[in-house]
This record gives sequence, C-alpha cells and structure tokens, in this order.
Amino acid sequence: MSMFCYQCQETSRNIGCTMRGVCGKSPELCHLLDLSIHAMKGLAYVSVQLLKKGVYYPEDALVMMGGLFRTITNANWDEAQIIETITNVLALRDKRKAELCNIMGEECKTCPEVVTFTVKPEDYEEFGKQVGVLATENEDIRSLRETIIYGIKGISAYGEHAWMLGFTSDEVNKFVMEGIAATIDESLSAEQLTGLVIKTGEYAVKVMELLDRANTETYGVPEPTVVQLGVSKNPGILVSGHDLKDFEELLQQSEGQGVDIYTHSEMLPANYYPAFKKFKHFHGNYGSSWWHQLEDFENFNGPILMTTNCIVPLRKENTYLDRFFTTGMTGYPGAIHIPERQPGKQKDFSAIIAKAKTCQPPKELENGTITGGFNYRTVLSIADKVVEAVKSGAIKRFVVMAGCDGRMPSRKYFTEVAEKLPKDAVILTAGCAKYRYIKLPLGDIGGIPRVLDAGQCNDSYSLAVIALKLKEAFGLEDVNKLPLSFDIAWYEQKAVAVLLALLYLGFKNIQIGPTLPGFLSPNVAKVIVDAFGLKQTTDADSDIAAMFA
Ligand code: SF4
Ligand code: SF3
Repeated sequence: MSMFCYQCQETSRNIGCTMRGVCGKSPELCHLLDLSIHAMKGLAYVSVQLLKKGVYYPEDALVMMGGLFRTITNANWDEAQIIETITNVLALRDKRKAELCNIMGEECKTCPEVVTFTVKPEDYEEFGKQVGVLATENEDIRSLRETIIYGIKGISAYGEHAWMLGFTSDEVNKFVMEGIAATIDESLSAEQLTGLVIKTGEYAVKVMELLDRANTETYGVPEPTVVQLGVSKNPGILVSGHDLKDFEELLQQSEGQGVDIYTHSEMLPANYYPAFKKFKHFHGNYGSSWWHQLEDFENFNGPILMTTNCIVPLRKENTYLDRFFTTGMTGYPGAIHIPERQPGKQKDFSAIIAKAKTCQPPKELENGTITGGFNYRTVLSIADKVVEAVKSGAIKRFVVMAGCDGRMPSRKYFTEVAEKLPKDAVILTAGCAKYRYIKLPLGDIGGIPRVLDAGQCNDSYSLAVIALKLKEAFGLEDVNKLPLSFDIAWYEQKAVAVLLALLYLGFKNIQIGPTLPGFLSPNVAKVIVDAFGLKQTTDADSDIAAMFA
C-alpha cells in the first residue's frame, strides 16, 4: 500500500485508494495532504486550550479553514503550496503554544504529539506516511473521525467563501477548532463521536446560512434567469469553481477590454445574481460539469481561471497549461497562480486578461440555454402558487436531486430518474449534479419549471428552507410528511457537509448515490441507516416507484 484515501465517492472499489488516487492524486501529494491535516489538528488542539482560557484568534480559524479547503478532492495539486501550508500552520501552532504555556505556567504538563512534533520540510512527505487516515486503528472510530473531518472540510470551504465577502461567524470558527481537535481526543467514545457527526451537520447549516447571506447581501438575490450556452466572437476567459468574489473582481477588471467572461461548472449560478448581470461582457455558461473540463477547456481556446475545486489533472494531449490559472486555495503544478489580495485591494487579474487578448475566441459547443436562479426567497415569493399546485394535484411530488456530478458511468442513473419522473414531479437541484439533466427539455407545470436550480452546492441550504417553509404552509408537524423525496448525488466533501446538514435538519429516508460513502464503516453505516433511513440509490424505475408509493 503506497497511500490511503477514502474521502470521495470515486474511491477505489468504494474501499480506498491505496496505490494512486482514482482522481490522479499521487502517494507523495497524499502524504503531504495527510501531514497538513495532522498539523491542523495540532493548531486546533492549542486553539481549544486557548479558548478555554478565554483567548480566541478568529484569524487562526481562517488559516485552518483555508488549509482544510486545500485538502478537498480536486482542489490543490501543487505540492509546493501544500508544503508552504504545513510550514505556516506549524509555525502558527508553535507561536500559539508558546502563548498557551505562558498562560498555563505550572499547570502545563503534557501536550499531545500533534502539538510537539517537529519535522523539516525535506522530511514532510516521509512523516506524512505515519499520520494518515489509517493511524486510527479502530475502524469505527476512524470512520467517525473522518466523517467529522470531511464535514468540516465542507464547512471550511463555505466559511472561507463567506469570509472573503466579509462575513464570518465566531460560533462556526470555534466549531472548526473544536471539531478538528475532537478527532484526536482519545477519551471520546463512538457514541460521543456520533453526536459530533450530527453537530457537524448543525454547523454545516449555520455556515450555509452565513454564505447565503453573504452572497445575497453582496450580490443581490438570484433571479430566475435564462443563461446562454453559445459563444461570442471575442476571446474569452472561462471561470470555474465557487468563489464569487474572484468572479466579481475579474468582471470589473476585464470590462471594456474586448474580452468576454464565461462561467463553467459550479460557477454557472453567477449568471443568476443581479450584481453580475449588469456587465455586458458577461456572456453566459460554457461546457458542462467539472469532469468534462479536459475537452471543454481545450475547446475554449482562451484562459481558464480555477477559483476552487474541481481541477482534473491535464492529460499529455491537453495543451492548455499555458493558459491555465489558479487562485485562492487551488493550485496545479505549472499553472499560473494569481496571488491573494492585499488588504484593501483587489486581486490582480491583469495577467489572465492580457493572456485572453492573445487567444482565439471559444469554439462553440452548443447553442441552447439553461434556466436557473431559484433561491428560496424567489420560490417563497410564489409560495401561494406552489401550494395551490400541490393542493390541486398539479404537482404530486418534489424530488431534491442536489449534489455533485462525477465520472462514474453509473451516474447516468440521475439522468434517467429526471427523464422518467412523472410529469407532475418537480426537481429541486443545486450543485454540479444538475448537469445530468438541466439541459433536458423537461417543461413546466403551470409556469413553474420542472427543474428549479437554486445554485451552487452550498445553495442546497435554499432547498432545505423551501422544504421547511412548505411544511409550515401545509401546517404539517413533520417535514417528512411533505410530498418530498431526496435523491442526492455526492462526490466530494462539501457534499458530506450538505448531507450532514440535511440529517441534522431532520430529513429522513434520504437516498444517496451512486454509492454510500466508503468511509462509513459497516457499524457506523448501520447506525446512520437505522436512525435516519439513509439509503443507497438502486435503479431509476425502482427508486421512482418507491418515491411515489
Ligand atoms: Fe481516491 Fe477520492 Fe482520495 Fe482521490 S480524493 S485519492 S479518488 S478517495
Ligand atoms: Fe461539483 Fe466538484 Fe461537488 Fe460544489 S465542482 S459540487 S463536485
């Protein structure tokens, strides 16, 4: 075994990647990422001890959130950036530890290994081999700890986005510290860790609510929008990932430069925000979900800006490395990395704009449209119409099909479900899972589109709010009495945060696929299945029949 990773849905045999990641992750990168998480645990431990003494550094939470965000599947492939993260986190850990020792004085006797180890950068990779996932021997404890860590990775990603817009929450920040520190606490039982898994869901709800507020207060409430999929005659810049602040600054800096801006994959929902619509050179969306990027980026001809995951490693025949840009928590060896913004200033996107001017316009892939922009505030503004449609029988069921897309052929299931659902069913979606059906002509029910796209994966929060408000509108005690089913596609760790959020909110009988998470041990899976009725998807016909039974 050269490495071990089982954090995503595509993990080898649904057990773990042990030689090389199915995603392409090398053992070397895996060990560095493992060490970066280990370093973060040390910082979290010291932070929690300081919290107990009334000392709190919110900026340390941002360091942790950024560091954890970098470890999400397909976020960062650049070993140099991970080495820098480890060095910085260890230095911060030591600085805070010195302060803690000062405060504790005689009281301070023992520190766990995560706080005391020292390692030189040239030994990081070797050291990382000892501190990975399998360092926890008991498979159930390991499963619970990793579920908490993956959920917190998702929380960190969303928390970091909100932070970039000037929105932060002390309770979320402190939970990130406490949650990560809990994963090295040997005194916690399986039962206590299970409680923490659900608590992670509680904080996933809080951070998604925070990010929803950050996005809508900064850029306005997303509006129902018809997004163009064709191309213009100008050279373009293609923006992927989830970071709206990057998108805004690029739009501002590229205005009037003869360059058009396009969204890709999870950046599609930028089209729905009023603040971005006013830019005439914002052309529309190009291509499909993340795993199509090798072809999409090749055909685009112009530069690509990756603001977050998912980055797919380039193949030998891909020629776009010289027009491939990363920023924020993403990185890719050989790509041009746009540095962080300095206080009070924007990021400098001049290099990518200059590159675009030397490129050919994009090759047209298609020429249709996508409709989306159904934030909960918009849907609730027509709540009377929706309730009436349910009461009259025009809408028989809502099916939440949010989440991630992925490469596995078995994911055709989600297209099939969308196609085969009875015409009186409405699909509520968010995240890049939507690309499996958003371009299908599924029609509408009395003017209500049959696919309501709320936005990015974090906007799954909007779908949960819609469900909870419908529960009120129908005067129901239990949200599970609504004509509502969940058929969730998952891939990376933000989807884990979303799933835990839904469980925390009390939604039962959620179906996820194409597999149950490989990181759930049989015992842990049984606890979750028994308590929440969590199920794995089967085949489209049987699952639809079960939803409508
Ligand atoms: Fe395997 Fe997924 Fe980990 Fe990549 S992120 S190494 S595919 S489990
Ligand atoms: Fe997609 Fe990577 Fe998860 Fe934000 S872009 S949903 S997989």
